[in-house]
Amino acid sequence: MGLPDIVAAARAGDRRATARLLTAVENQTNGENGIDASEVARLVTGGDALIVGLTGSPGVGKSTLVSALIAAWREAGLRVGVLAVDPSSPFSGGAILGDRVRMADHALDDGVYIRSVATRGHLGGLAATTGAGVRLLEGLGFDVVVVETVGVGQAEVEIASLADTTLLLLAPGMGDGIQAVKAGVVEIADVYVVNKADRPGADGAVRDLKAMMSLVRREPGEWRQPVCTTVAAESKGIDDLVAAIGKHRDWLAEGDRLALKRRQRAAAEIRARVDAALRERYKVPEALAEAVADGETDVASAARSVLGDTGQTSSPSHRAAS
Ligand SMILES: Nc1nc2c(ncn2[C@@H]2O[C@H](COP(=O)(O)OP(=O)(O)OP(=O)(O)O)[C@@H](O)[C@H]2O)c(=O)[nH]1
Ligand SMILES: [Mg+2]
Repeated sequence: MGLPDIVAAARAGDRRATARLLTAVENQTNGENGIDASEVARLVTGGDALIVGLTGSPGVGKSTLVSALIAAWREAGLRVGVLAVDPSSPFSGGAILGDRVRMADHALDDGVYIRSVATRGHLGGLAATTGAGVRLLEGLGFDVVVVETVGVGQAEVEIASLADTTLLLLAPGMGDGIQAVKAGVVEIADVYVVNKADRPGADGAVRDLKAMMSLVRREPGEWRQPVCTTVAAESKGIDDLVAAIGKHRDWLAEGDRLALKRRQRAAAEIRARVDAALRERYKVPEALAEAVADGETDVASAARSVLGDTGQTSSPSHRAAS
């Protein structure tokens, strides 16, 4: 099978074909396994997917919620692709065991594609690997692409840079609200979801979130993050959440907000690749690190020597740019 055949099969819903293409773009293959990643990127372009980022603490119910959302979107006739990102694992390709069980409902549906993505050790990290995957699924004709990631460290900020609409999932009794505020995650979310509303404390969590948001000043026309309540395990509150996501999309579609978002997303992806390429090109020699540690030279001089810049030849404009 040539590449155009694989692409055609993937567009028609062939899971194995989709998996092969994803592996190629995630690993930036250069013709290994018969697939060249940049050729895939040239062949599979365009599309107009709704890209939803979903983040939250471990165990808050992200995968359960995604499964419920898939059912709602499928009901509306939409094709759904899911990338479950595990920022800590170097393994990829299969689904994480728990997710496989939870998403088993959709395993036989050709309109759904679910995959876990490992980003550790990949060139360019999460943004480059996941960005390439999102772009591919969108180009293959998926109407909705969901990126699920555990809310740790930098991961959720990077996810938000790739998504049109970012959902922050919280659960009562996890101290999540306060943690989210501390971590600054609150600022990147477009829609808050208090899941496990069947548990005590859900009303309090919703109240706290709303109170917190009433303190944020907004210009007229600016997006006001809604707070949705769900019981993902029982598919409750899903319609309201789908509606809230749709509202945010409509808001984005006004003026040039969506176009701007897409440009920012492209910039984030390019930046990730450039950063990775620079790290590859400018390796820090062991001996140089030793020299700095031993006080034989200073950090700034060492950095200049890695960059091949002795400091004597640099022009004023060069200095101003750095
Ligand atoms: N009571 C209750 N339990 C829920 C609800 N939603 C999910 N759960 C349970 O919470 C547990 C964790 O759910 P997951 O969907 O795996 O959570 P996750 O956020 O994807 O977890 P990680 O991928 O490990 O970060 C499971 O046992 C679910 O059955 C809910 O609305 N109410
Ligand atoms: Mg999960």
